[in-house]
Amino acid sequence: IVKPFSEIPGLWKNGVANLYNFWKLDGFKNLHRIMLNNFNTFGPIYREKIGYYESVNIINPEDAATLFKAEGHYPKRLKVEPWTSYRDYRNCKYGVLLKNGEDWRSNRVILNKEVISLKVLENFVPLLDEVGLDFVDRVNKKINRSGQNRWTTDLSQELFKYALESVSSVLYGERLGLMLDYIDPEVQHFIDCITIMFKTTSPMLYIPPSLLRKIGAKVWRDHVEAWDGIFNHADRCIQKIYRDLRQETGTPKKYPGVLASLLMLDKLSIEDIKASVTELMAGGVDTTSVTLMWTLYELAKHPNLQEELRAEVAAARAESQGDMQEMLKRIPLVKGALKETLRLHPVAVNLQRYIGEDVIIQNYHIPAGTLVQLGLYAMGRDPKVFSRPEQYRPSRWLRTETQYFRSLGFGFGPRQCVGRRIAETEMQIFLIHMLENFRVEKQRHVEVQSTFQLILLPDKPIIFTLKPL
Ligand code: HEM
Ligand code: 2DC
Repeated sequence: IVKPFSEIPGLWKNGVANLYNFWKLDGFKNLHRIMLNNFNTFGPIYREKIGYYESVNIINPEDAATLFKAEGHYPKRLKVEPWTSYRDYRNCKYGVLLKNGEDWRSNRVILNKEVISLKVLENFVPLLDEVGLDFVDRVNKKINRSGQNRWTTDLSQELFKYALESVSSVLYGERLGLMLDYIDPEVQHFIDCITIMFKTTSPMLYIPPSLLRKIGAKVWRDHVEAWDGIFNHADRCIQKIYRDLRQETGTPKKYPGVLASLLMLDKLSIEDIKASVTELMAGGVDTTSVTLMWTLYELAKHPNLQEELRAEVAAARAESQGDMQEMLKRIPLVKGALKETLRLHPVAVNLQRYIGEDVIIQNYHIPAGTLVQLGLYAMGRDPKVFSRPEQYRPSRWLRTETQYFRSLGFGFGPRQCVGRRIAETEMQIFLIHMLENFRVEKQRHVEVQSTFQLILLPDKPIIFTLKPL
């Protein structure tokens, strides 16, 4: 017999008291660990209310399947109010990230063709490959300058620049030149603003931004300032392409980039294009760079695995005679490594949907409209879902038959990450070039944990040593 919604275990009766306890546990930074604890306490389903944030949380792949079957034609994620509030406040349009309903679907369908369909891959690969090669050059220069035949450094700034250069090159069809020694302070400011924007979002998930705005809270002011920096810089990049396109100087390029393609297609309003391109630019920096950072960390911890991956890449290079697109089809273990990184260190701690219809999960009735969250971080570390979950083992992804609703780092279905193809290609190409050129090491005995700043980040800088092979 199906049990009612009100009997789901958990703490959901007093949002204010729960927010207070959450705050005492330093929950703003530990959301992922608190979720893990909650599953241990309450079992595979629990209900929760923190401040004004109400949800039902699940952890099993089978329940994830039920959730996504109930997402409807217009899948809807948690409304991230600080982000919508900023746009309302500044009178900016929402892009696909924040739109919903038919408006979302029509924009998303057009965007999909330009950023996630298989046919655009051939346009992206040469651009991303060039960025990868430039990164290798840059590391080699640093190694030579060190005079010690190695480069020891915290790579995070380098990876931010690599990620921004990569996503910009496909969006704008031209290089920004971020792999050089000189970095434009405006670009550095843009990168810093993204990090601050994420960091200031998390406390505002639980307290309405409208309230924080009324009382002039610092976190709201910092948040506005960060988005202002993001929008200003993105605007400048977009304006430049727009002007160039109207003046049409010289011979048109083979591939003009996502932005110019969208403008020429003329199916979306300029305001809609600007809104989504700004989101793509902002969404393309911290996400891939942190995933690459964690991957290098795991490879540094497991030198034998690093050699195995290197051998796979060498074989792929030989077989494809250097054709990068062919090469990308021959590196299953590298792809497994990226999945393994997202299993242990997911960018998104959870996936959520407001369900479109009533469902039954774990024998509880859940009414339509409820926010249901799949605990991605918790699932990735659950021994019932992954054997020996603490082990970083890319080969576990080689057998496809056991992957049912387990590889969800980019979300699922029509609302999944629209930047997925860019992200995956950019990260695969990065790893190929790094493995072909350098051995990656890190200081021993330094264990790094995650901290939640809307996305999961390393809690301290990771110092890597890169040595030429
Ligand atoms: C949405 C993860 C990189 C732009 C998402 C979602 C996840 C995610 C989990 C929500 C999906 C869902 O609800 O089902 C990641 C990861 C990345 C990554 C793990 C890299 C390792 C990127 C990049 C871009 C980007 C490079 C931009 C080029 C977006 C946008 C959305 C989104 C715009 C909203 C899509 C929509 O609502 O229609 N991402 N992402 N992401 N991501 Fe990513
Ligand atoms: C954070 O409880 C935890 O891809 C919350 O590139 C629920 C939640 C809702 C939306 C998620 C967010 C979490 C993590 C970061 C995500 C975001 C949707 C998109 C965003 C997953 C899980 C991200 C990083 C986008 C950001 C693009 C933006 C900068 C323009």
